[in-house]
Amino acid sequence: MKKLALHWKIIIGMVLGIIFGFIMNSVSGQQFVTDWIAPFGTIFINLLKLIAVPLILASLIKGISDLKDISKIRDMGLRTIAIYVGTTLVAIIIGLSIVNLVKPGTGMPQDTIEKIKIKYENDAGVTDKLAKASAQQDAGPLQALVDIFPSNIFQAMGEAKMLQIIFFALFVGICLLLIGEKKAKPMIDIFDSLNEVVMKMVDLIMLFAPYAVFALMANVIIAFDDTEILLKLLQYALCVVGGLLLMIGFYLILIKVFVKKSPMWFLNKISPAQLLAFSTSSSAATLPVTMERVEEHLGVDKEVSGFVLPVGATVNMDGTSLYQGIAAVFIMQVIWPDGLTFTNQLIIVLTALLASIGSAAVPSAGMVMLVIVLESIGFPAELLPIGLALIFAVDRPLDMCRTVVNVTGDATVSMMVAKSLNKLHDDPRPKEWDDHYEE
Ligand code: DAS
Repeated sequence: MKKLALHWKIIIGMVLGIIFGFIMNSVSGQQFVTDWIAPFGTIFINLLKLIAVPLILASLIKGISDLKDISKIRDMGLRTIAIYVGTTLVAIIIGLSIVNLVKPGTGMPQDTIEKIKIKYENDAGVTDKLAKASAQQDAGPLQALVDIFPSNIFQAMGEAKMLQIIFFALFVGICLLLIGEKKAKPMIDIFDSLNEVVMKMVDLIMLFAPYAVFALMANVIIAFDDTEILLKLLQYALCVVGGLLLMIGFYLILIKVFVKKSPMWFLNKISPAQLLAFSTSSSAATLPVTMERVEEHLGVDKEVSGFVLPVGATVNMDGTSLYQGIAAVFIMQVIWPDGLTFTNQLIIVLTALLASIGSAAVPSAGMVMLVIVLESIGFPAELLPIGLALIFAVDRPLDMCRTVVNVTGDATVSMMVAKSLNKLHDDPRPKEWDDHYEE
């Protein structure tokens, strides 16, 4: 057991957690899981979020100051954004193609719609997302741009406002370049060792991962209480999962063709991050592990990963945008077939791209942004609660799956950018703690 690779330990924890969850469901032990098991999953996610902010600060400031040349920042930034937009557009087009081909929402029985409406239309999970979406809508068209610039970096860190932290780190890194190496060295050394410390914290937290994943999965399983409706939404859910698997296949082609690495080698190395993305449904919580895997096992230089991954975790959510394409059309197929015009689907491509940039990297963020996508095509406001209710019952497992794709996409793009800048090391030095796990 000791020599077992990390991802196998996590998978075992995941499977046992799922089995335990179903056992607790069968003996009405849900409250026991909530009171005595779930908190260990929450502790694990808290620890990962605790180190995400210092990690972004340290890796970005260190990465930018290592570039030595400001023009390289522009070069890396443009390549990163271009590839991110490209992969997101591919994701949305895959999603729209599948949902228009399979038509999972066409012909849904009226009694099923009524059952879902009664059960979920006024559920707090639905009304909460509508409220969050309208709060975002009330803001002005440039609010998203304004929100990038913090007025107080400590408040931004306290509220984990990723884009504001990234802006601040970029600003500090660029200014460190401008003041010259001699004056910058003390600060760069501090962030250098902070980066090492945080990476060591990741290693130690990950030793807890298999047990935490057990708790997280048990907690997900006890939330399933309506298998009848889940089965009615199975075709829709399979469209999303099918699209996400196609997107993973697209990434593996990019790894093979552009990075010239074995796709199976890539999957083996990134799998612990994917498993945590699945268990936590949060790219932000998974970010420290994604960075550790990309730097220490996939060989991407810190200068690249320190920029590409924090930006990606925030603005590149290919899984989410694919899901939004499918969910928006599925909802229209069920309750607003008149909206299914080609123009509206083109608008969905654009707004799903923008929405995935605006989505926070936290559980169910994609569902909040789905409201923005639907409103962009004039979806009747009075039908929004039913629309969200239609997909609410299966949103959590689909959120887990799309977060895996979000994280895998970020790792893929970081390797492509590193390869294009000749910053991909062929033999990353696994750390001494790897002795515990055969890679
Ligand atoms: N859970 C989000 C993430 O962390 C994705 C989503 O909600 O669509 O990436």
